[in-house]
Amino acid sequence: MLSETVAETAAPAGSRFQLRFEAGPQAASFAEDVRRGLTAAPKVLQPKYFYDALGSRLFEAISELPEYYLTRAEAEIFRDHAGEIAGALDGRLRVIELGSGDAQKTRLLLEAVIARQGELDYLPIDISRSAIEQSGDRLLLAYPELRVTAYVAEYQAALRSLCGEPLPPGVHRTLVLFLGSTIGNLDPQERAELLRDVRALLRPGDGLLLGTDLKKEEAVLLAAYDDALGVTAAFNLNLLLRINRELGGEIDLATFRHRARYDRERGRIEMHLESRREQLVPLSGLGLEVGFAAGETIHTESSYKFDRDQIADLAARTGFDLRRTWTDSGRRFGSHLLVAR
Ligand code: AVJ
Repeated sequence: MLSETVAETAAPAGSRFQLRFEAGPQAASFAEDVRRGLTAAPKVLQPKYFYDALGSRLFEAISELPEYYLTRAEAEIFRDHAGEIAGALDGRLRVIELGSGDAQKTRLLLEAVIARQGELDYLPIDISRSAIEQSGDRLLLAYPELRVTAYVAEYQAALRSLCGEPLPPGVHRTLVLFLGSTIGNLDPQERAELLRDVRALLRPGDGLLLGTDLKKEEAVLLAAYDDALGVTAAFNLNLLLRINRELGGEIDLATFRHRARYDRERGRIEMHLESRREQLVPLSGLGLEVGFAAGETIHTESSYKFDRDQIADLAARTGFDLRRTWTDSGRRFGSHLLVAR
Protein backbone atom coordinates (compact mmCIF):
# COMPACT_ATOMS: atom_id res chain seq x y z
CA MET A 1 0.00 0.00 0.00
CA LEU A 2 1.26 3.46 -0.78
CA SER A 3 -0.82 5.05 1.90
CA GLU A 4 -3.44 4.25 4.44
CA THR A 5 -5.16 6.81 6.57
CA VAL A 6 -8.05 6.62 8.93
CA ALA A 7 -9.89 9.88 8.70
CA GLU A 8 -11.73 11.75 11.39
CA THR A 9 -15.27 12.25 10.22
CA ALA A 10 -18.20 14.38 11.20
CA ALA A 11 -20.55 11.39 11.10
CA PRO A 12 -23.32 11.68 13.67
CA ALA A 13 -22.39 8.37 15.22
CA GLY A 14 -18.65 8.82 15.00
CA SER A 15 -17.66 5.70 16.86
CA ARG A 16 -19.70 3.52 14.52
CA PHE A 17 -18.13 4.99 11.40
CA GLN A 18 -14.60 4.64 10.12
CA LEU A 19 -13.34 5.89 6.80
CA ARG A 20 -10.23 4.38 5.23
CA PHE A 21 -8.30 5.25 2.13
CA GLU A 22 -6.41 2.59 0.23
CA ALA A 23 -4.24 3.58 -2.69
CA GLY A 24 -3.28 0.47 -4.60
CA PRO A 25 0.38 0.34 -5.65
CA GLN A 26 -0.69 0.06 -9.28
CA ALA A 27 -3.25 2.85 -9.30
CA ALA A 28 -2.54 5.23 -12.17
CA SER A 29 -3.77 8.79 -11.87
CA PHE A 30 -6.65 10.23 -13.87
CA ALA A 31 -4.11 12.33 -15.79
CA GLU A 32 -2.01 9.30 -16.74
CA ASP A 33 -5.04 7.26 -17.77
CA VAL A 34 -6.44 10.11 -19.88
CA ARG A 35 -3.10 10.63 -21.59
CA ARG A 36 -2.76 6.92 -22.34
CA GLY A 37 -6.38 6.44 -23.35
CA LEU A 38 -6.62 9.41 -25.69
CA THR A 39 -3.33 8.67 -27.44
CA ALA A 40 -4.30 5.02 -27.98
CA ALA A 41 -6.00 3.68 -31.10
CA PRO A 42 -8.90 3.24 -30.74
CA LYS A 43 -9.36 5.90 -28.06
CA VAL A 44 -10.64 4.72 -24.69
CA LEU A 45 -11.40 5.99 -21.17
CA GLN A 46 -12.22 3.84 -18.14
CA PRO A 47 -15.78 3.98 -16.81
CA LYS A 48 -14.59 4.32 -13.20
CA TYR A 49 -13.90 7.99 -14.02
CA PHE A 50 -17.62 8.70 -14.52
CA TYR A 51 -18.10 8.82 -10.77
CA ASP A 52 -17.00 12.25 -9.58
CA ALA A 53 -19.54 14.06 -7.39
CA LEU A 54 -21.70 15.14 -10.35
CA GLY A 55 -21.30 11.80 -12.15
CA SER A 56 -22.42 9.86 -9.07
CA ARG A 57 -25.55 12.00 -8.90
CA LEU A 58 -26.19 11.61 -12.60
CA PHE A 59 -26.02 7.86 -12.17
CA GLU A 60 -28.58 8.12 -9.37
CA ALA A 61 -30.77 10.07 -11.80
CA ILE A 62 -30.29 7.35 -14.44
CA SER A 63 -31.67 4.85 -11.92
CA GLU A 64 -34.92 6.83 -11.90
CA LEU A 65 -35.35 6.80 -15.68
CA PRO A 66 -38.19 4.76 -17.16
CA GLU A 67 -35.81 3.12 -19.67
CA TYR A 68 -33.16 2.12 -17.10
CA TYR A 69 -34.78 -0.92 -15.53
CA LEU A 70 -31.67 -2.43 -13.88
CA THR A 71 -31.83 -0.70 -10.49
CA ARG A 72 -35.57 -1.17 -10.11
CA ALA A 73 -35.44 -4.82 -11.16
CA GLU A 74 -32.72 -5.57 -8.62
CA ALA A 75 -34.62 -3.69 -5.91
CA GLU A 76 -37.69 -5.78 -6.73
CA ILE A 77 -35.65 -8.95 -6.20
CA PHE A 78 -34.50 -7.68 -2.80
CA ARG A 79 -38.00 -6.58 -1.78
CA ASP A 80 -39.31 -10.06 -2.59
CA HIS A 81 -36.37 -12.20 -1.46
CA ALA A 82 -34.10 -10.30 0.97
CA GLY A 83 -35.03 -12.65 3.81
CA GLU A 84 -34.11 -15.72 1.79
CA ILE A 85 -30.89 -14.16 0.59
CA ALA A 86 -29.87 -13.10 4.10
CA GLY A 87 -30.59 -16.61 5.38
CA ALA A 88 -28.91 -18.54 2.58
CA LEU A 89 -25.57 -18.77 4.41
CA ASP A 90 -25.54 -20.11 7.95
CA GLY A 91 -23.81 -18.27 10.78
CA ARG A 92 -23.44 -14.63 11.73
CA LEU A 93 -22.55 -12.48 8.76
CA ARG A 94 -20.51 -9.47 8.04
CA VAL A 95 -21.27 -7.75 4.74
CA ILE A 96 -18.68 -6.29 2.38
CA GLU A 97 -19.95 -4.32 -0.59
CA LEU A 98 -17.98 -3.56 -3.74
CA GLY A 99 -19.03 -0.34 -5.43
CA SER A 100 -21.70 0.62 -2.96
CA GLY A 101 -22.52 4.00 -4.51
CA ASP A 102 -25.46 5.49 -2.63
CA ALA A 103 -26.32 2.04 -1.18
CA GLN A 104 -30.06 2.57 -1.61
CA LYS A 105 -31.11 -0.95 -2.57
CA THR A 106 -28.47 -2.45 -0.28
CA ARG A 107 -30.64 -1.26 2.59
CA LEU A 108 -33.17 -3.97 1.88
CA LEU A 109 -30.48 -6.61 2.36
CA LEU A 110 -28.88 -4.95 5.40
CA GLU A 111 -32.30 -4.75 7.06
CA ALA A 112 -32.89 -8.45 6.44
CA VAL A 113 -29.52 -9.38 7.93
CA ILE A 114 -30.07 -7.12 10.96
CA ALA A 115 -33.50 -8.69 11.46
CA ARG A 116 -31.81 -12.11 11.72
CA GLN A 117 -28.79 -11.33 13.85
CA GLY A 118 -29.53 -8.03 15.60
CA GLU A 119 -26.39 -6.17 14.56
CA LEU A 120 -24.07 -5.96 11.61
CA ASP A 121 -20.62 -4.93 10.44
CA TYR A 122 -20.95 -3.37 7.00
CA LEU A 123 -17.84 -2.60 4.95
CA PRO A 124 -18.62 -0.63 1.79
CA ILE A 125 -15.87 -0.06 -0.78
CA ASP A 126 -16.25 2.71 -3.34
CA ILE A 127 -14.04 5.06 -5.33
CA SER A 128 -16.40 7.98 -4.77
CA ARG A 129 -15.65 9.60 -1.43
CA SER A 130 -18.73 11.82 -1.63
CA ALA A 131 -21.07 8.90 -2.29
CA ILE A 132 -19.59 6.77 0.48
CA GLU A 133 -19.68 9.54 3.10
CA GLN A 134 -23.26 10.49 2.35
CA SER A 135 -24.52 6.93 2.33
CA GLY A 136 -22.53 6.08 5.48
CA ASP A 137 -24.15 8.97 7.36
CA ARG A 138 -27.62 8.01 6.25
CA LEU A 139 -27.21 4.31 7.05
CA LEU A 140 -25.93 5.00 10.55
CA LEU A 141 -28.86 7.28 11.28
CA ALA A 142 -31.31 4.69 9.98
CA TYR A 143 -29.78 1.64 11.72
CA PRO A 144 -28.45 2.00 15.28
CA GLU A 145 -27.37 -1.68 15.10
CA LEU A 146 -24.94 -1.02 12.25
CA ARG A 147 -21.19 -0.43 12.30
CA VAL A 148 -19.69 0.94 9.08
CA THR A 149 -16.06 0.69 7.99
CA ALA A 150 -15.96 2.44 4.64
CA TYR A 151 -13.12 2.14 2.14
CA VAL A 152 -12.47 4.88 -0.39
CA ALA A 153 -10.52 2.65 -2.73
CA GLU A 154 -10.44 0.54 -5.83
CA TYR A 155 -11.79 -2.94 -5.20
CA GLN A 156 -8.52 -4.75 -5.50
CA ALA A 157 -6.66 -2.51 -3.05
CA ALA A 158 -9.41 -2.73 -0.44
CA LEU A 159 -9.82 -6.50 -0.86
CA ARG A 160 -6.12 -7.07 -0.41
CA SER A 161 -6.04 -4.92 2.70
CA LEU A 162 -9.05 -6.80 4.11
CA CYS A 163 -7.35 -10.15 3.45
CA GLY A 164 -4.79 -9.39 6.14
CA GLU A 165 -7.37 -8.64 8.83
CA PRO A 166 -8.96 -11.18 11.16
CA LEU A 167 -12.73 -11.61 11.30
CA PRO A 168 -14.30 -9.46 14.02
CA PRO A 169 -15.31 -11.47 17.10
CA GLY A 170 -18.64 -13.25 16.76
CA VAL A 171 -18.64 -13.12 12.95
CA HIS A 172 -18.52 -16.50 11.19
CA ARG A 173 -19.24 -15.72 7.60
CA THR A 174 -18.53 -13.06 5.05
CA LEU A 175 -21.08 -12.12 2.43
CA VAL A 176 -19.66 -9.98 -0.35
CA LEU A 177 -22.13 -7.92 -2.38
CA PHE A 178 -21.31 -6.91 -5.93
CA LEU A 179 -24.59 -5.46 -7.11
CA GLY A 180 -26.09 -3.42 -9.90
CA SER A 181 -24.33 -5.29 -12.72
CA THR A 182 -21.17 -3.32 -12.02
CA ILE A 183 -19.33 -6.52 -12.95
CA GLY A 184 -20.66 -5.87 -16.45
CA ASN A 185 -18.08 -3.09 -16.82
CA LEU A 186 -15.25 -5.64 -16.69
CA ASP A 187 -13.91 -7.58 -19.66
CA PRO A 188 -13.96 -11.37 -19.31
CA GLN A 189 -10.39 -11.58 -18.06
CA GLU A 190 -10.69 -8.71 -15.54
CA ARG A 191 -13.96 -10.19 -14.36
CA ALA A 192 -12.40 -13.55 -13.52
CA GLU A 193 -9.45 -11.82 -11.87
CA LEU A 194 -11.73 -9.81 -9.59
CA LEU A 195 -13.70 -12.89 -8.59
CA ARG A 196 -10.46 -14.65 -7.73
CA ASP A 197 -9.46 -11.66 -5.57
CA VAL A 198 -12.81 -11.91 -3.79
CA ARG A 199 -12.39 -15.67 -3.42
CA ALA A 200 -8.96 -15.16 -1.81
CA LEU A 201 -10.63 -13.19 0.98
CA LEU A 202 -13.27 -15.83 1.64
CA ARG A 203 -13.41 -19.17 3.40
CA PRO A 204 -15.34 -22.19 2.12
CA GLY A 205 -19.05 -21.57 2.67
CA ASP A 206 -18.76 -17.77 2.46
CA GLY A 207 -20.80 -16.07 -0.25
CA LEU A 208 -20.73 -13.59 -3.07
CA LEU A 209 -24.03 -12.09 -4.16
CA LEU A 210 -23.50 -11.02 -7.75
CA GLY A 211 -26.06 -8.82 -9.51
CA THR A 212 -26.07 -8.96 -13.29
CA ASP A 213 -28.17 -7.63 -16.08
CA LEU A 214 -29.53 -10.43 -18.26
CA LYS A 215 -29.42 -10.79 -22.04
CA LYS A 216 -32.57 -9.56 -23.70
CA GLU A 217 -34.03 -7.85 -26.75
CA GLU A 218 -31.63 -5.33 -28.24
CA ALA A 219 -34.16 -2.45 -28.38
CA VAL A 220 -34.73 -2.68 -24.63
CA LEU A 221 -30.99 -2.66 -23.93
CA LEU A 222 -30.32 0.27 -26.26
CA ALA A 223 -33.08 2.40 -24.74
CA ALA A 224 -31.63 1.83 -21.27
CA TYR A 225 -28.34 3.37 -22.43
CA ASP A 226 -29.77 6.11 -24.65
CA ASP A 227 -32.72 7.54 -22.76
CA ALA A 228 -35.12 10.10 -24.20
CA LEU A 229 -34.34 12.69 -21.53
CA GLY A 230 -30.64 12.62 -22.29
CA VAL A 231 -29.44 11.86 -18.77
CA THR A 232 -27.19 9.04 -19.95
CA ALA A 233 -25.76 11.40 -22.57
CA ALA A 234 -25.00 13.90 -19.78
CA PHE A 235 -23.46 11.12 -17.66
CA ASN A 236 -21.18 10.18 -20.56
CA LEU A 237 -20.31 13.77 -21.57
CA ASN A 238 -19.53 14.59 -17.92
CA LEU A 239 -16.24 12.74 -18.46
CA LEU A 240 -15.18 15.54 -20.81
CA LEU A 241 -16.29 18.15 -18.28
CA ARG A 242 -14.18 16.40 -15.69
CA ILE A 243 -11.16 16.43 -18.00
CA ASN A 244 -11.65 20.17 -18.55
CA ARG A 245 -11.95 20.87 -14.84
CA GLU A 246 -9.29 18.58 -13.41
CA LEU A 247 -6.78 18.41 -16.24
CA GLY A 248 -7.04 21.88 -17.71
CA GLY A 249 -8.75 20.76 -20.89
CA GLU A 250 -10.57 23.05 -23.28
CA ILE A 251 -12.89 20.55 -24.86
CA ASP A 252 -16.03 22.03 -26.43
CA LEU A 253 -18.66 19.56 -25.22
CA ALA A 254 -20.98 20.59 -28.07
CA THR A 255 -18.54 19.00 -30.52
CA PHE A 256 -19.15 15.53 -29.05
CA ARG A 257 -22.24 13.37 -28.92
CA HIS A 258 -23.26 10.37 -26.86
CA ARG A 259 -23.51 7.02 -28.65
CA ALA A 260 -24.73 3.64 -27.42
CA ARG A 261 -24.52 0.43 -29.45
CA TYR A 262 -25.02 -3.26 -28.78
CA ASP A 263 -22.30 -5.74 -29.74
CA ARG A 264 -24.32 -8.93 -29.95
CA GLU A 265 -21.34 -11.20 -30.39
CA ARG A 266 -19.65 -10.00 -27.21
CA GLY A 267 -22.97 -9.54 -25.45
CA ARG A 268 -22.23 -6.00 -24.41
CA ILE A 269 -23.56 -2.47 -24.68
CA GLU A 270 -20.84 0.01 -25.57
CA MET A 271 -20.97 3.71 -24.81
CA HIS A 272 -18.88 6.08 -26.85
CA LEU A 273 -18.28 9.81 -27.14
CA GLU A 274 -18.26 10.65 -30.84
CA SER A 275 -16.57 13.71 -32.29
CA ARG A 276 -19.04 15.52 -34.53
CA ARG A 277 -16.25 16.89 -36.69
CA GLU A 278 -12.57 16.73 -37.40
CA GLN A 279 -10.77 18.68 -34.69
CA LEU A 280 -7.72 19.17 -32.52
CA VAL A 281 -8.64 19.07 -28.84
CA PRO A 282 -6.33 21.04 -26.56
CA LEU A 283 -5.51 19.43 -23.21
CA SER A 284 -3.17 22.16 -21.99
CA GLY A 285 -2.88 20.73 -18.50
CA LEU A 286 -1.37 17.59 -20.00
CA GLY A 287 0.71 19.47 -22.58
CA LEU A 288 -1.14 17.50 -25.21
CA GLU A 289 -3.29 18.08 -28.27
CA VAL A 290 -5.47 15.22 -29.42
CA GLY A 291 -6.63 14.89 -33.01
CA PHE A 292 -10.08 13.51 -33.85
CA ALA A 293 -11.47 12.56 -37.23
CA ALA A 294 -15.15 13.33 -37.85
CA GLY A 295 -17.13 10.44 -36.36
CA GLU A 296 -14.17 9.10 -34.39
CA THR A 297 -15.11 7.91 -30.90
CA ILE A 298 -13.77 7.46 -27.40
CA HIS A 299 -14.97 4.14 -25.98
CA THR A 300 -16.03 5.06 -22.44
CA GLU A 301 -17.86 1.97 -21.16
CA SER A 302 -18.72 -1.64 -21.86
CA SER A 303 -21.71 -3.05 -20.06
CA TYR A 304 -21.85 -6.83 -20.48
CA LYS A 305 -25.12 -8.75 -20.33
CA PHE A 306 -25.22 -12.34 -19.05
CA ASP A 307 -27.17 -15.55 -19.03
CA ARG A 308 -27.18 -17.98 -16.13
CA ASP A 309 -24.85 -20.49 -17.81
CA GLN A 310 -22.17 -17.84 -18.14
CA ILE A 311 -22.40 -17.08 -14.43
CA ALA A 312 -22.23 -20.77 -13.49
CA ASP A 313 -19.15 -21.11 -15.70
CA LEU A 314 -17.51 -18.00 -14.26
CA ALA A 315 -18.20 -19.27 -10.73
CA ALA A 316 -16.69 -22.68 -11.49
CA ARG A 317 -13.53 -21.12 -12.92
CA THR A 318 -12.96 -18.84 -9.92
CA GLY A 319 -13.46 -21.17 -6.96
CA PHE A 320 -17.20 -20.82 -6.41
CA ASP A 321 -20.38 -22.81 -6.95
CA LEU A 322 -23.47 -21.04 -8.24
CA ARG A 323 -25.96 -22.01 -5.56
CA ARG A 324 -29.01 -20.02 -6.59
CA THR A 325 -30.27 -17.30 -8.93
CA TRP A 326 -33.17 -15.02 -8.11
CA THR A 327 -34.77 -12.91 -10.86
CA ASP A 328 -37.37 -10.15 -10.95
CA SER A 329 -40.84 -10.88 -12.31
CA GLY A 330 -39.84 -9.60 -15.76
CA ARG A 331 -36.70 -11.79 -15.76
CA ARG A 332 -34.64 -8.78 -16.69
CA PHE A 333 -32.06 -8.99 -13.91
CA GLY A 334 -30.37 -11.76 -11.93
CA SER A 335 -29.07 -11.95 -8.35
CA HIS A 336 -26.71 -14.90 -8.19
CA LEU A 337 -25.47 -16.41 -4.95
CA LEU A 338 -21.99 -17.85 -5.44
CA VAL A 339 -20.64 -19.92 -2.56
CA ALA A 340 -16.90 -20.35 -2.03
CA ARG A 341 -15.78 -23.93 -2.55
C1 AVJ B 1 -23.34 1.04 -12.81
C2 AVJ B 1 -21.99 -0.10 -14.38
C3 AVJ B 1 -24.09 -1.00 -13.76
O1 AVJ B 1 -23.42 -0.45 -16.90
O2 AVJ B 1 -25.53 -0.18 -16.53
C4 AVJ B 1 -25.59 3.29 -16.58
C5 AVJ B 1 -23.49 2.25 -15.50
N1 AVJ B 1 -23.78 3.35 -17.72
N2 AVJ B 1 -25.84 3.89 -17.75
C6 AVJ B 1 -24.36 0.05 -16.27
C7 AVJ B 1 -24.27 2.94 -16.56
C8 AVJ B 1 -24.75 3.93 -18.42
C9 AVJ B 1 -24.09 0.97 -15.09
N3 AVJ B 1 -23.36 0.25 -14.03
